[in-house]
Amino acid sequence: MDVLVNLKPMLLAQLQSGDYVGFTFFIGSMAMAAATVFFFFQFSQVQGKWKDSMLVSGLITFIAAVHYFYMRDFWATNQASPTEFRYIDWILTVPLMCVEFYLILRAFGAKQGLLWRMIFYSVWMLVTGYLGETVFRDQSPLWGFISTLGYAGILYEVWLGSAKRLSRNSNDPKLQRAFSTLAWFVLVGWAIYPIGYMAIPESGWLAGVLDVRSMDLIYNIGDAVNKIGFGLVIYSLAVGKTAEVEGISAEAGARERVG
Ligand SMILES: *C/C=C(C)/C=C/C=C(C)/C=C/C1=C(C)CCCC1(C)C
Repeated sequence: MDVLVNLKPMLLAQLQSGDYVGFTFFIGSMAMAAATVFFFFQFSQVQGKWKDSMLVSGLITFIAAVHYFYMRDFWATNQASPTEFRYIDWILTVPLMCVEFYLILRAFGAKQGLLWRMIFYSVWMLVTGYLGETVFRDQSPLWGFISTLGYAGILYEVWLGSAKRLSRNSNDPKLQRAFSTLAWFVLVGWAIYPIGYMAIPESGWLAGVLDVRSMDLIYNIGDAVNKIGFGLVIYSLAVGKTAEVEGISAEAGARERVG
């Protein structure tokens, strides 16, 4: 019986009025779950190689959904940042977002080297960011800077480097439009995270301006915008390209029947 009483706070997340961070953990978990259902259902609507992209979109929100269920309980129980769950989620989902770039560019000659570089940059960014939030919290600005080098590597690939070049040379307006939207997500949507990081108490650059809770609030908003937004861009590209291919084969079929 005692065991059950002790378990109760773990099984039943508490949500107090005014706990805005707690609200965003709940909304985030449901939004990620709903997005996952959507992406997996749309899987059958797209053709061939676009199925891979839809699958990865669904996996990203699925992995996030599972972690959000843990994080919201952790927050509700402890009123503290679920840093470990957060970074485990990111270290799985951010490389998968790099995979999305690779998948859409593969038909236009993307090499695996591009994929591995982007994965390396994101792992660098997240491992050093984690160290700055935990082990070396007193020196969070230094670790934030080291982490930003990884972020800069990703930005370079997407805005100036080979990913950008492949998109430019593709001569495919649909691909180019989707690629550029994703690039803006990385530049603006991802820049939200370092702002949250600066709220780290004492050592953070914005510690005096933002209180600790703003960190999780900012991360939660960033995750919803970026993970679901990214998936929707991929979805609309996949649907657009599928319609294009089906249009062409329908035309060819009609021509055959006439001729
Ligand atoms: C779905 C999760 C995503 C897209 C997470 C992205 C996270 C970042 C872009 C984090 C970046 C950071 C820096 C650039 C410096 C400070 C430490 C981080 C890890 C917050």
